[in-house]
Amino acid sequence: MADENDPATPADSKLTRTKQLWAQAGKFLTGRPSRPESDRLPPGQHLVRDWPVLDLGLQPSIDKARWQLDIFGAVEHPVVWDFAQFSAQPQVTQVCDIHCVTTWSRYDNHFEGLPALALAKIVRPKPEASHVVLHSADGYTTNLSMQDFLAEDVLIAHAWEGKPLTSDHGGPVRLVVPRLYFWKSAKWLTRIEFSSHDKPGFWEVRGYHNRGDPWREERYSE
Ligand SMILES: Nc1nc2c(c(=O)[nH]1)N[C@H]1C(S)=C(S)[C@@H](COP(=O)(O)O)O[C@H]1N2
Ligand SMILES: [Mo]
Repeated sequence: MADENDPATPADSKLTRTKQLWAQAGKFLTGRPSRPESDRLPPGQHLVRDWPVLDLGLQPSIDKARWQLDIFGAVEHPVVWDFAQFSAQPQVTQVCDIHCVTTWSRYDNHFEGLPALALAKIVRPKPEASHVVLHSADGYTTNLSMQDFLAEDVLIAHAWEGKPLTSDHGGPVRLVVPRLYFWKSAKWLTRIEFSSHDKPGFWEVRGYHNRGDPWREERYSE
């Protein structure tokens, strides 16, 4: 597995370098005010009908029979689930919009999975747990505050539109964080780390905003 903490890995691909340059240049910033109450589409975004695939240039192929989800760190009750154990946890289906920092948005996605809130009830974060780091099989990481992770619409998802999540979209299991730009929604999820401090992830150390709220157009760090 790639060394996820080294900014030079896992993929020094052309796409990665281009996106880093966009972050440096502030590409796609419109400066327009956002009005989430009345506007469904966040500022600077355009609607797409298909579902684009974005990754670091490598898509790990994960055998569902061998996949495990390791939930560890600042929790009272760490667990390691295989797919059957994960599937036996409380499941919900919900509809949400997704907004990618590269300016596409897609409405009305039906995802099925375990709500992060339900997961937290099982593993019980310790009082000092303030952040969550998502770790993926391709070496990708991304960070969330506990508050953003525990929003009621955050899902650890295994199905989309009633079908198992395909590998290109992060199957067997990915995170879905509808209220933040889609880079926070880690694909090929394998480990969830609860932490007493913030640990910026792959894009966050490459110029992307630490939080990534589309309604505030938090695309890049200053
Ligand atoms: N493991 C992993 N998760 C990831 C990424 C990645 O490269 N690796 N890319 C992120 C980005 S930038 C986006 S926009 C979405 C894309 O998800 P999609 O390919 O299903 O549209 O996944 C996010 N999660
Ligand atoms: Mo993205």
